[in-house]
Amino acid sequence: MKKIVLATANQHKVKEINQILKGKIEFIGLDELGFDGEVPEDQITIEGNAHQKADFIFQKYGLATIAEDTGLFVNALGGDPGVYSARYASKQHSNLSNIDLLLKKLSPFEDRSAYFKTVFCLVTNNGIQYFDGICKGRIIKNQSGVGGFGYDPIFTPDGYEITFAAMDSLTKNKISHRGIALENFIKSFNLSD
Ligand code: ITT
Repeated sequence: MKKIVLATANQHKVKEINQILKGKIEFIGLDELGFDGEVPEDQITIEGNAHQKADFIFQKYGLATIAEDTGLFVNALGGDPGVYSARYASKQHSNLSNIDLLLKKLSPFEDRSAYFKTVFCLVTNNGIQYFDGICKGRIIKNQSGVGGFGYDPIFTPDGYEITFAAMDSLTKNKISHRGIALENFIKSFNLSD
């Protein structure tokens, strides 16, 4: 089985990605590599951040590395928080304060449409590849649901009446930005069942 380093410090992402890949690829976490430092992430696009994270670990260890970056793009806010989704309210990456700030900024607007976008970047000796996925939906006014992570309690995907946080993880994975991006990755490596 192929082994690829997964450059993320976010354990929720690791769990979701492993659920979607169902053992088709073996991912090595940063902890298994013995890396416990900070991976730089200071680019102005999610593509740039995904590449920066994957390339940083690839340059350090010489192993095929994949990293992802995700943003929530809210149309009425000109695409904010976008690439700054993790540190929207503060550098502390607090999900609750990010949600509070977003709901406050969006309160004057009728248009609550938004989308999540995920970009995976794979860096190997053969070069760089990108895989992306988008999930459109809307921001609801009050948090609902206890599953998922990040902005999931306020995001209802198109075609559904419940938020990502109120869905079971299999349903979220099937339609989510991250699920779609990983599906593109799986297809490109002929890993489909
Ligand atoms: P890395 O180590 O991979 O960088 P991170 O938590 O910093 O992990 P991102 O920069 O990609 O991850 O996260 C951007 C923000 O978007 C952050 O606040 C996440 O909680 C949120 N987010 C990412 N994926 C999400 C999802 O599927 N549902 C809801 N929120 C999500």
